[in-house]
Amino acid sequence: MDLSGKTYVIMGVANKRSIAWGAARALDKMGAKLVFTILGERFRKELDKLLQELEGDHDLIVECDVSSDESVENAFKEIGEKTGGVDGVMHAIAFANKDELKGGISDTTREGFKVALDISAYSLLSVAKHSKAILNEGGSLVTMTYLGGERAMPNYNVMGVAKAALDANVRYLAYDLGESGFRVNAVSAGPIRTLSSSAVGEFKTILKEIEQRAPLRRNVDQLEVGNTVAFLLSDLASGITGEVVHVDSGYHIMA
Ligand code: KAL
Repeated sequence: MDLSGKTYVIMGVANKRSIAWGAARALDKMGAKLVFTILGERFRKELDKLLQELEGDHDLIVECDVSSDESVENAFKEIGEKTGGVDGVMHAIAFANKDELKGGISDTTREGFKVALDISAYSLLSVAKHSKAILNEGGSLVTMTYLGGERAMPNYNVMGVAKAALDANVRYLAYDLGESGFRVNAVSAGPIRTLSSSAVGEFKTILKEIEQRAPLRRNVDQLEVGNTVAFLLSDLASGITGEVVHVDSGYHIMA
């Protein structure tokens, strides 16, 4: 696929294992120009180092803390001024307090619920609001979700509730922005070892279950997810919006 002439914003690269980095590698290979947002300056050094692995010259890195509307607004204003408009945004951001990712969901605190839903679900609305002003014709948004938003899973807890809200945000945003010709979709990835999953004790068991029970009998990697993100951001997906595409070796179809 040729994406030369297209510009995409990637939010959520923390390190080389990030799913957002898988999308960056895929989009770069297809010739797209990339802009990155980082949570804070401490992530800049890591990203600068990673960027040397890409073929294209992607020098715009903007700070963006999605817990602040002002930060999101300023980030997209700066990106708009420096690029003259972008063709899409990948949102790959989620957070829940560690304490709430084990034990029962009935122990979730009011504050922990707020934080998880704010960073993992509300943030997409804020990104939509402030990015639509700089989206080129036919532009689109893609976010990352997980099966734990559709089914109850041990330990995922409040993140499952946040992903359910995120999935609903995708549908409502698709309707809202569809009037302007913009599309909004999600990719539901199978389990992949990342910074996010590194804190999960049972992760090995989860990966093994996929190897045994998923139709493809193997796990997926960041590049496979990234290729699907690239497809959804591209004009090849011009008729797809409000959709959740599972890139999970087919695991979600199993009873
Ligand atoms: C069923 C699965 C395993 C259960 C567990 C939890 C997964 C939680 C995802 C959530 C986004 C992780 C965190 O928020 C971790 C956070 O408490 C600590 N990490 C950090 O502070 C780092 C340094 C920063 C940058 O934050 C993040 N978010 O990295 C789910 C598995 C099988 C699939 C996964 C991992 C799904 C998912 O949503 O990521």
